[in-house]
Amino acid sequence: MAKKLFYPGHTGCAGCGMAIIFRHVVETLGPDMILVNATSCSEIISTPYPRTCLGVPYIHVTFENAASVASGIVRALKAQGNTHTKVVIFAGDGGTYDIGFGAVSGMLERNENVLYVCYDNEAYMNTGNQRSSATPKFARTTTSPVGKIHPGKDMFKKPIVEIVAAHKVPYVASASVGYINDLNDKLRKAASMDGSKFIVVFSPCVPGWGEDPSVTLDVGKLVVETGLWKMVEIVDGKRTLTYRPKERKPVGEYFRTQKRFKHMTKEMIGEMQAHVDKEWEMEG
Ligand SMILES: Cc1ncc(C[n+]2csc(CCOP(=O)(O)OP(=O)(O)O)c2C)c(N)n1
Ligand SMILES: [Mg+2]
Repeated sequence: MAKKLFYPGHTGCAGCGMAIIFRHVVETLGPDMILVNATSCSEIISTPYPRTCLGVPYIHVTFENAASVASGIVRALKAQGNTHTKVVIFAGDGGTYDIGFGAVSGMLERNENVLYVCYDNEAYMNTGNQRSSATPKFARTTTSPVGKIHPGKDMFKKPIVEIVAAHKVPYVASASVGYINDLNDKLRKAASMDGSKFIVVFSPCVPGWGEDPSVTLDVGKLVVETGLWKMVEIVDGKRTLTYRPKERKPVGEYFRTQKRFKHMTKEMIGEMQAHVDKEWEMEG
């Protein structure tokens, strides 16, 4: 990483996955950047007015329009003849998979010269843990409660990597806080390319997931080792797995680390194992 651009004293929870990712995004890509930050935990913890933990130019935008604002900044820099400053978005899954998705899709369709980083903590966390389309099946949130009728969330997670890749942008990748060197490699590679780049990063949330603050990095590894989170890269349409677990661990090991999955029965775990096994059949 380059020089210090993300300072101590932010208000993130102990063990927050996003704060680790945020620091690496800013310090790996900065300082010649303009950071566009959608409303989310990342904005709340980094910029409680009048303080900030960020050492780069920053604009906080509404939940739904980060991709539109970033597009405007790209145009303004172009009008100024500035060909070096990177425009980087940092946004949550709610702002990306759901509410800001129209703007994201428009940005990708125009192939704007923006690097979009989505940290995926699998729910709307800063408003108290409501489910998003990134929430995995069976996870308990306040709006996918566990009861007699519903076993937590009923649906699978939205396949955002494939959806973004369908826009045929130059670079799409997934990463995890558990593999930080891989994330930094992907950030550097994406930043060296023109056009729209998109990286989604697995980001454990201590209070929302009911995990111990000490296990964030372990959970970020386990989700990959069980095969629940694939680490991929799609460069100019060519897809590669950037990490393949030697032997996939049983998914139950991952579910056991978090209270949001505490209610899962053997059958539910079996269903998820079958789902993951099927997902991996295509990898050969
Ligand atoms: C249109 C709109 N709806 C709802 C809100 C309230 N709101 C602010 S942040 C947020 C959740 C953000 O979720 P996500 O993008 O996943 O980031 P996280 O909080 O999980 O870090 C919500 C619902 C809002 N600001 N604007
Ligand atoms: Mg979220």
